[in-house]
This record gives sequence, C-alpha cells and structure tokens, in this order.
Amino acid sequence: RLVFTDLDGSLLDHDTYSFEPALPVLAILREQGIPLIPVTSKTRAEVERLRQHLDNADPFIVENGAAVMIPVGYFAQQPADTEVRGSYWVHELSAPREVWQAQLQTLRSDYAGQFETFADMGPSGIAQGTGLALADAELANCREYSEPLRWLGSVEDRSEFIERLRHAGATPLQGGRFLSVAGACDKGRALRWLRGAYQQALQASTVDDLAAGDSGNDVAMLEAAGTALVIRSPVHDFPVVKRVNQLMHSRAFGPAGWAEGVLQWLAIADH
Ligand code: 2M8
Ligand code: MG
Ligand code: MG
Repeated sequence: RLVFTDLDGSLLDHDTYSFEPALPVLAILREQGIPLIPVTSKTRAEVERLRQHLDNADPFIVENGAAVMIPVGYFAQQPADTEVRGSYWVHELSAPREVWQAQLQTLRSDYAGQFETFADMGPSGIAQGTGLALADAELANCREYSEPLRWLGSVEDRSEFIERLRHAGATPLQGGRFLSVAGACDKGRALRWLRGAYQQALQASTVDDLAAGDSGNDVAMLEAAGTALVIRSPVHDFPVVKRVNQLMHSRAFGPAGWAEGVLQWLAIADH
C-alpha cells in the first residue's frame, strides 16, 4: 500500500502550513510501514526541510510532477530511467526552470504588468504573498524545473496567456495561489511512474494506493490512484474528479480532513 499526498491545503493547513491534526494518522502509517509520498508543487529544498520535521525517508515528487526523487538505496536496485543526482535517483519529467523563464520572457511585453513570477518577487515578495517565513520562501525560490507566477490581469487575458504558453510546449497548472509553468508533466504522470517503480522493486502486479489533494493541480494525481481523497479547502470548491475507482471527500478542511480520510481508507483496506 502507498499513500501519495499533496502538501499545501492537504497535509498542511492552507494558512498556517501546520500538519498537527494529522500527527496521529501519520504515526499509524509509520507503524504499518506504509510509505508516505509527498506530491507537491514545492521544491526539493522545501520538501527536504519538511521531511525532517515529519521524520520521513520515502521518495517524493516535486514541482507539480516535474521530478521524482528517490533516496539512493531506497530500492535494492536503481530504477530504470533515473539518474544519480547527489543522494537521489531522479526521474525527470520537465525541462529546467530556465527554459520556462525564457518562455515567459517572450510574453512580457504583450502582458506587461499582468503577471509577476517568483523570480520577480524574490524571497521577500514570496514570503509576503504566501505567509511563508523568509527562510522558507528562499527554499520555495530554489526551483529546478518550474516558474510559478501570480496572475494580475483579467480572466479573459489569463485564458489567452495560458493558451499561448501551451502552444509553446509549457503546461501551466493552477495551484492554491499561483499558476505554475513547467513542461508536459503533472502529478498524475509522476505518480504512475513511481508506482511502477514500486511494483518493479516489489515484484508486485498491483499496488493499493491512495492519493490526497485539494486543488486543480491534484486532479491528474487523484484520477491516477486507486482511491482518491479530495480534501475540503477553506478558499475554493472541491476540484472535479471523474475517472477514479473509489472517491472520498473530506468533511474537515486541510490536515484534519486528511486525517479523517486516510483513516477511512485504512479501515476499508483492512477489511
Ligand atoms: C506554491 O505552491 C502553492 C501550492 O499549491 C501554489 O501554487 O499556490 C509553490 O510553488 C511552493 O513552492 C510554495 O511553497 C507555495 C507556498 O504557498 O506556493
Ligand atoms: Mg494543495
Ligand atoms: Mg500543492
């Protein structure tokens, strides 16, 4: 069994970034030896920091599915289609951040003043716009594969802007606050690849998996998993999830809803 989880707005509170309400359920997953795999728009640097707090040593997926990071030695053999980068076996699904920054640069004059990227904002601007502490905002700006931006223009211009990015080979994904620009990747593709790596390593034909998420950028991941847990958000409606075997919606918001849903999934899977 595997648990794939979004962080912001799901395991972490949308405003405070706390995971306290989920602690008892995190302990149960650990006791049962069920891997907890963060699948997030956050960067490697941000997830590394959080994994220390969570005491987690499982693989994780960064920047909206742009790369899968597996600690070297996690599986008996290095999975196919990975490269050794520092202490990880990395499977990349997107070109580097600079490619998307250059792409965005070509749209600057046509959309002057209508968008602001993380690079424009810098750590202090990111801290202001997200409520993250400055040190955490710095980690959020350590991006390898994607450029998030805040859209300031009209709704119509936004659709046209997204269309032009798509035309140029980018895949813009809307997160809780930002529109993130990277390659043709999403959390669903990354989940399927990593699940395949587990199956290969465990010589298992199937793996029972749960995916938890709260936003539009989670839908591909929710639809890729055996069970989808949609977490209630304090700031937007549930995203629409269609193709899935088993669908659950939490009653509580954020980490409390996460805990409630994961417990329910564990109970179903135990019977
Ligand atoms: C960005 O992610 C959120 C999550 O959905 C968003 O797009 O609104 C990220 O790029 C991330 O690195 C950062 O930690 C987060 C902070 O709110 O914003
Ligand atoms: Mg989220
Ligand atoms: Mg996210």
